[in-house]
Amino acid sequence: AELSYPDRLNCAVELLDKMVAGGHAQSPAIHGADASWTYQQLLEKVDRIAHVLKDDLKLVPGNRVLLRGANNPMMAACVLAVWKAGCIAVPTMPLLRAKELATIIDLAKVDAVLCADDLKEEIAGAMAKSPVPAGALYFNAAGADALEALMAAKPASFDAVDTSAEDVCIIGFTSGTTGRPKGTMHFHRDIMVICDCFPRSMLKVQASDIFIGTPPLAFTFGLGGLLLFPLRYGACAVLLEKMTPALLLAAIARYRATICFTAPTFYRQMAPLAHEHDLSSLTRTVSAGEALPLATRISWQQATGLAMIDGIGATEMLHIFISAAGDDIRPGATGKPIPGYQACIIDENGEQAGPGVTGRLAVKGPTGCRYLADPRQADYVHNGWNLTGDAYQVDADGYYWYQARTDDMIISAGYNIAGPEVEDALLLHPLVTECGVVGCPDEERGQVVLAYVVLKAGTEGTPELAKELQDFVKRTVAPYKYPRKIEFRSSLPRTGTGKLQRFVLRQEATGQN
Ligand code: 3UK
Repeated sequence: AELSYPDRLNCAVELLDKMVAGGHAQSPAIHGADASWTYQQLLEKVDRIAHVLKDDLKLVPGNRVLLRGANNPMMAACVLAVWKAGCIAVPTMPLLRAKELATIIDLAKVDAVLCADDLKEEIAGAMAKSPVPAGALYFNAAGADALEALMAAKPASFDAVDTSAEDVCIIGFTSGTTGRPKGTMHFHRDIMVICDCFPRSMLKVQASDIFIGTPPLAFTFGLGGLLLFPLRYGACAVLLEKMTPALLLAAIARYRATICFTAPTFYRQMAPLAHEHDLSSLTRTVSAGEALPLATRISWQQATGLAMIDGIGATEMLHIFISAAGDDIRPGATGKPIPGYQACIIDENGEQAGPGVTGRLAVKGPTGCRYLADPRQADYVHNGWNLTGDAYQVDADGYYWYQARTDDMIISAGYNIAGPEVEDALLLHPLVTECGVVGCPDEERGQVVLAYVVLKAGTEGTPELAKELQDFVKRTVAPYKYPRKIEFRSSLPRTGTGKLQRFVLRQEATGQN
């Protein structure tokens, strides 16, 4: 990967103006539920919004703009307009409440807010607590004070602010499950880097590609996969607000999508419904956000004929850094560092570990962690290596095998047990649809393995079935790893980014004892 960029660089110009000038003006850029825009039309919206930021909100380069909206074309245009005006985007997850938004306003020193009209309520509550100097504008709205009304009065073209490649353009907040949220800063150049790494080497994106998926634009997985990557290659993005597994399948068929981005739990639920839809357009499917269980990879491949492209990414790294595609896929492994990145495993003495040893994953490359004024920077970055908080093994061929989050390793009677490995085994059972495995405090063993299990619809969770699942795990992995306790649930707690909230399960497990 040749990742060199000019010193003066505005990523919105690279992703939009240059594509329009380079022959993509009339190509489709974004399909939303109510609107479809070509590159030219998107550019015009972006430029009008940039004028509003400058003239009406009186923003200057370096100001921070909180963004809030579901996945839709206007939300995408707002992100690009913030960059074009030389400002810093602070995207927020749609599900966040006033209290969480107020924390973000304070931490990121937010100067202005652009918010979708349907998400007004919580941001208004947040701004009452934590004032925002330039105030808020609302989009996807009618009325004289809506962003759209202000845009209509502006010129259709805006001279982009001449930013440095190393100016911060985004503060991404981690979907962290515990503790104070952490803002991660990334530069204009970092945006170009992620566009030129994973999608080029793993997806081989063409201008004819149509991207679709679920991750919010407020999550860097979605921002890259559903906006930045398509624009970089003159391709097109489908942005839909309301997604369920059935709706995503129907949308893939309707838009003839070629590349899908979502999390393992979605693929798991889509696989049994896949035969009801024409998915013949689909050629690449990407899974990230949490570990891809082998059973999910297999059921997806059996249902669609597609080999899943797994990839581990992190908000701190901006996007995916270990992955594999095509003939390089090794089922069960995440893959190898993608071109441009290096990885290694650090053992408990802080030394580089050889094949087959579980240790902490360390990665290094053209993007990396820059926390916004947070002492946890020193925990994440050691000598230029980023420690992601994941326990991994590397094999003799250089493939990386996920074990667990470092804090999710279960220690039972002296054995180290990775919860996700037990989950993988349970998911191979035909009656299990979802599961979460955590350590439950135990006087004798320190911890015992506890599995929360969601069964196929119509199946009853009996003690006999619990016994059968235990025996099944004992036959599938080393017997000492079997869940000594099993609890049946109708659903499991998940974050807005599709991650299982193991800490919630652990709290429940602790409460029980
Ligand atoms: C976990 C995975 C195993 C892992 C993300 C793609 O998830 C993203 O960012 P977050 O900051 O979380 C990072 C953590 O999530 N994880 C993500 N992908 C995988 N574990 N296999 C995977 N394939 O614990 C990591 O440290 O929310 C993913 C692109 C951009 C992202 N921000």
